[in-house]
Amino acid sequence: MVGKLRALLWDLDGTLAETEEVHRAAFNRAFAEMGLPVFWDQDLYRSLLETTGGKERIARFLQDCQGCPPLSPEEIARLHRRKNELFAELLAQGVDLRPGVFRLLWEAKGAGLRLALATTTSPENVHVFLARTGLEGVFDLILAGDVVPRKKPDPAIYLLALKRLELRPGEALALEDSRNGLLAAFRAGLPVLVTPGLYTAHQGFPEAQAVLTHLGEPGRPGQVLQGPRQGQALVADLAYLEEVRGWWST
Ligand code: XBP
Ligand code: MG
Repeated sequence: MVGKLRALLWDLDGTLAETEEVHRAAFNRAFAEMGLPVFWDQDLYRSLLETTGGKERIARFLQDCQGCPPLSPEEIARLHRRKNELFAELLAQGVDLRPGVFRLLWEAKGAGLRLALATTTSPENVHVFLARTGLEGVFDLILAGDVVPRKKPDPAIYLLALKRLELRPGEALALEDSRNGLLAAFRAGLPVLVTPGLYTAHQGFPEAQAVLTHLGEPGRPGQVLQGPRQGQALVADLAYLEEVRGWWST
């Protein structure tokens, strides 16, 4: 065990992999199948991601959509279920983990740290994703979707993770890719390492203890944009994560 770090709490979409592009494609296919005159391009989707959760995102979009038919909560739920079926089909074509994710998960597991997944996405998407990426059975705890009444940036999912793991915030580190995720973890009192991705690189992360382009692999280091060793290129290993946690506690 390195220092006092006892668990890593991982976000899924954008952090483990760039799955938001797969979600976007699945939303668009579901809209087309249901005859809705809607297409979410990357720029629009970037702004729609401010609302976390697929059902919530559809409902928020429809509020401002000129020419869209009003949908009942039941119709939105049906559309969202279909979107998740399409997400599973698209994921079957393959998805890559972001650099350093697999390496760090196994380093942490080997060192006896507990691994939790704290994600806004639906549980069925989590299980398909873990099966496709060979990560089934890796996480000790999986918290997903409507397991909490309010999604990120509300801290509920991280508070529940800490409760289930019986840990204090300083004994864990959250890994996130977005401002909503960062705020959820920060509001739960956790130190946070952010690896911004395709849809979040434009965001600011002032509450994060560290911001890296990605976690890095030997021969392909990540760049530290903020936090300990700012400006350096490195492979984020457990010793570095402990340094990040140390910054939080000082
Ligand atoms: C992820 C999300 C999710 C996905 C869609 O946020 O916001 O809503 O976009 O998932 P985070 P569902 O990475 O912060 O957890 O359609 O299954 O809700
Ligand atoms: Mg995310």
